[in-house]
Amino acid sequence: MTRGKFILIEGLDRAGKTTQVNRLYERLSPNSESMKFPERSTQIGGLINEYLTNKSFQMPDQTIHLLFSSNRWERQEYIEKTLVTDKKHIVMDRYVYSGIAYSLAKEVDGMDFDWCFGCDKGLIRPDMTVFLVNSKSNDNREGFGKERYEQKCFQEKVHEKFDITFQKLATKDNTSPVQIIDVTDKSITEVEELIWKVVEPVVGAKSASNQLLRF
Ligand code: NYM
Repeated sequence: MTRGKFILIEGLDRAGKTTQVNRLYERLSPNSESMKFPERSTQIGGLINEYLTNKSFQMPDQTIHLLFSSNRWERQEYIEKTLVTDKKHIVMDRYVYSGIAYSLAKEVDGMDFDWCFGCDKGLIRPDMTVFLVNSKSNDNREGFGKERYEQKCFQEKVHEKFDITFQKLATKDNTSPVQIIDVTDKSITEVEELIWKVVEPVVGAKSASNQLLRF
């Protein structure tokens, strides 16, 4: 087998991403790893965690944006090793699209799409992204509101910005497709099957080489 495939699951807060990442990871096991961003266990991740959980911990919007991106950069070597050397698939919970969409939703002067994307340019790109959309509000999910950004009106803005980000980062040859899956009123198993339907052909396809895609 050539390299493993990089599958990303994105969505708003409490959309059920983590459950689905675990299901997909188990399905691909033992030939897979699951990862998430922010990766809170590193020093940079610790600062991010403090920012998200302690609403009185202040930091400029630009700084926290760059920290989220740095957190992705510090795990690139590991991602490359997992895909290319270990030939394992990666199932990822959040990545570049979250980075851009959440920062754009703040609508800070000067922090436009190009600014937000600049620091992520060159990161390893997923082979497929699945975006989970729930047309009913997620604000009744357990734990919603505990962390920064978990407010209904902000989440609506983030959703809009996700759409813009997907459009801007679409590849002309569709080498790194984004599949939108409506999870409204669906059970965990139903969503799992919908995800598998789009992911199976990607993980089943042989790569022509070990070459990774890049943003
Ligand atoms: N988040 C996540 C960002 O604002 N930028 C990023 O680059 C990433 C990866 O972190 N509200 C936000 C989205 C979430 C928060 O994520 C924590 P999670 O998946 O709840 O741990």
